[in-house]
Amino acid sequence: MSIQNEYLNGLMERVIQRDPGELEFHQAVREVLISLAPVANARPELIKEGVMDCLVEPERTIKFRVPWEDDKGEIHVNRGYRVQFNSAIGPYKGGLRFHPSVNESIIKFLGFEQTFKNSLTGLPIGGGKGGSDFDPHGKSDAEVMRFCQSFMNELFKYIGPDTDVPAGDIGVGAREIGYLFGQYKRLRNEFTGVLTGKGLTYGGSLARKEATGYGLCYFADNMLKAAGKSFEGATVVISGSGNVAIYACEKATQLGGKVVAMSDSNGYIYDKDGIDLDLVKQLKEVERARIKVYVDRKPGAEYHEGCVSIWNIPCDIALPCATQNELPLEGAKALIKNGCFAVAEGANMPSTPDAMDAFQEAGVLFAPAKASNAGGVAVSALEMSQNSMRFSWTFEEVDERLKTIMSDLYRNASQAAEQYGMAGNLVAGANIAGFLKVADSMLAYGLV
Ligand code: NDP
Ligand code: 2IT
Repeated sequence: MSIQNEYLNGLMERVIQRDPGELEFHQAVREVLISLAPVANARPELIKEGVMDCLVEPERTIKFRVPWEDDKGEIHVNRGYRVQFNSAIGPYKGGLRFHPSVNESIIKFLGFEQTFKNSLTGLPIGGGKGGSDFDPHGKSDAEVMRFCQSFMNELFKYIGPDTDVPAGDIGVGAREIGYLFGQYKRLRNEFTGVLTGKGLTYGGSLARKEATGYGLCYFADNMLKAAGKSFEGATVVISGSGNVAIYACEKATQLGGKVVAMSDSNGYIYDKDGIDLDLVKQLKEVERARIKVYVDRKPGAEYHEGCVSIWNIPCDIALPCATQNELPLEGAKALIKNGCFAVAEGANMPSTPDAMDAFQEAGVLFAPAKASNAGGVAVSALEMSQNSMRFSWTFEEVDERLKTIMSDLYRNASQAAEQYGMAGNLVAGANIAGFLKVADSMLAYGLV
């Protein structure tokens, strides 16, 4: 697909020329500019006033050295990042990712997408993302602690409860957030909601752990119901077995679906009887084991090396919940061939652009990440509210708010798509609805 606006086409070229190696960032920007072309055509002031040019350039990028000592006394040096992308509608907000693949392009694409996603939640949060090429796999708790403390020794200068509020993402869960928050508190001598995803004993919100996976299924449920379908009796395939995948599996099962496969970066498990989620939680949340251990403890289940062939398993609903570009065209073709009728993205940008096109051409219901995985950051914003009030809501109260946020979000994205002549296209609808609130705020501030 091409960008149907001459100026935005040129802008895309400039984005590529400015940072030629940042392929993930180009991919994310191109998808958004394709969706925004009809808006820019209808509202030329957005180009004239510089909104579009500012939109694709982070307000600030922080890049730093993170030295740390392993248990043997050897020194390692990793790279840390925080991209503060857009603060038009609130403090920068977005996760931290610790994974060896992390580089500036990946953090920029995530920060860019976060800006639209956060706007879609309807809550006052801007977009940011950070992380490091540090790999927590196989490290001791003490090593992870020293790394997190060193990371925060630099990051604390740039964040704050009204400035920038990080959270978790791949490789950053409750343990890492605990070490990061502890170090921030030591350095600043203050106890504020500067991070979300905190433990429940020190300011975390009930239902934050579940929020992304649950929110994904709430969004998918809205999309399915509008098409006269549901999770009830559906076979579901979920990639990943981390925070998002586990709670997507829990909610999809509660809504009547049968999840038959999950994965990690080495391979996937297939359990025709339905995934035993207690076992997955024990392996992943307690033992930090590989997913293949599942088959040692669950007779009859199969393990297959490699990730991409998980999409060859026949299913009705696919929920990619691992990482970017994990669902390529060949995976999309296999899903379509096997009669899959809905795909809802739990990970950020998991489908490649050609896979997304294939789903839409085949009439598969498609929920794009910015909309369907927004439940996590939405509950993060609710955690910020509770921290500011020095009060906490019950699990049920937070879960109810999450449900409302996800159904409002579905409605807004569908209506925006319809308004711009692309009914049913939630990719365009989410990009447009997320953009408009940010753009109107940027226009109100004038060029600074
Ligand atoms: P976790 O670290 O808890 O889990 C990540 C899962 O994805 C693991 O099973 C991991 O396997 C797998 N994975 C990671 N990288 C790769 C890779 N390169 N190839 C194949 N598999 C991979 O992270 P989350 O569950 O938090 O995040 C999953 C996705 O959801 C990410 O895209 C994240 O950006 C997105 N997301 C997360 C939110 C949150 O609240 N946590 C909110 C919204 C989106 P392994 O252990 O082998 O690495
Ligand atoms: O991609 C995401 O939305 C997240 N990793 C969650 C961000 C947050 O601030 O809760």
